[in-house]
Amino acid sequence: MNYDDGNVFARILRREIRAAIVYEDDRCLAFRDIDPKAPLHVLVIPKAPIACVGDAPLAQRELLGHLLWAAGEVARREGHGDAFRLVVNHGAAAGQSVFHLHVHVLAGRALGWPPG
Ligand code: DGP
Repeated sequence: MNYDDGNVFARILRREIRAAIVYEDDRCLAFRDIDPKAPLHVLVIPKAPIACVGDAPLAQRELLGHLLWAAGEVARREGHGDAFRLVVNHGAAAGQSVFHLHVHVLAGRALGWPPG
């Protein structure tokens, strides 16, 4: 999918929209989801313009790994390093509504399996 830099997460990255930021480094930003589905619900996004996880080229595999590391770091910092779930929706049919790659970090309640 083509990347549209008018999406809400691009605007958060440009600080045009406020967000409750919990972690940032040179490659990613993490902030609380506006509509949390668990006591901890944070989104980790790359600063690079990638619309969907499956769109990332091989050259960005290290960045994808970094997002997973950052997601774990967020869970640890937030006191949920023992149990958390990461979710990445790819495509509208899978539930993706914002087309800037994001990793959901969910914790703080029982997380059923299989997911919906
Ligand atoms: P997804 O459905 O996987 O594309 O998840 C998008 C998430 O983004 C959804 O859980 C709600 C969240 N979200 C949408 N708009 C905003 C916003 O303006 N601020 C924040 N913090 N989260 C948002």
